[in-house]
Amino acid sequence: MTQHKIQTRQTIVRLLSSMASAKEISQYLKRFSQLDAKRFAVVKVGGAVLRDDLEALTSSLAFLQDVGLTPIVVHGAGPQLDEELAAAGIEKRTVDGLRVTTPEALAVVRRVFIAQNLKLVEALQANDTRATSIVAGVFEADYLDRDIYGLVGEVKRVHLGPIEASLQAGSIPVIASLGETPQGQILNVNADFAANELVQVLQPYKIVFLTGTGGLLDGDGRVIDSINLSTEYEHLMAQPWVSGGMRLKLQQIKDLLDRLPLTSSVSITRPAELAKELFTHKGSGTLVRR
Ligand code: X2W
Repeated sequence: MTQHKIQTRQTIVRLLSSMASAKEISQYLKRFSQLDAKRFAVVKVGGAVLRDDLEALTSSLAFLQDVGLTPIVVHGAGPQLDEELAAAGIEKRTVDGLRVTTPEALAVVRRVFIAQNLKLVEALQANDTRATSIVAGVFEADYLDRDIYGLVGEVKRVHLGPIEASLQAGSIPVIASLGETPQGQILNVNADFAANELVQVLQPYKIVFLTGTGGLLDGDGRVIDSINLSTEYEHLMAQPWVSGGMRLKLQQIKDLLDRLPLTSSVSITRPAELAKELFTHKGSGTLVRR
């Protein structure tokens, strides 16, 4: 391991021990280690994180592998798609936050997703971390509404084979949110939707969304510690500052939690605070329950 990598991991350990007692950290570690590998954690990584925070993401995931844990990573590529589609002269159009995807756009979408997937896998491998690139074979999809969205998919079935093979090898599965129909047509799937479907099938102990903002933000741009949907959802959705992306995210999290056991929760945090979220009582970012 290079000096730099050793230092990054030592920093995470130091950070953790300054925030929680060794007893607290080892309690979590023990609990996670006893779980079936499939049930530890699904971590959704937004495209903005791959662009702006790759180093913190890589060392946080590497640290988990060092302590014997294997998270399942699903990633998006939203900002990279915006950029590459614009460069290709394809105009952006979204309906309800979803990208209308023409055949011409799909070619770019595939290329960008694969490039972003490899970027993360290669960064992990360069950090002495085993990771497996999975860009097909997991999300069986159907057209969401071809007339409105074009080549956009909604997940109908999740095939766990590629994920299980990766976990068995102790390698972090890194999954792009591309879908395909049983006829082999590739479709663009929103990465939050894809992560939600995977979570529903696996029912993991931890569900973490890593974002650039490090949580859901209040009207003053501060991270909200926790949200209890059963008492706060209507109130939050009525706030003028809950708009666009945050509105969609809250709705999606509510949809997801409605389909999971009552004890489930979703954490939204930043890559550098992933270990804090997993191993301390206090956690990090925003915790959403219902
Ligand atoms: C998304 C897929 C990428 C994504 C898109 O084309 O932007 C649809 O909208 P983030 O970075 O996680 O937002 N797909 C259908 O979800 O990436």
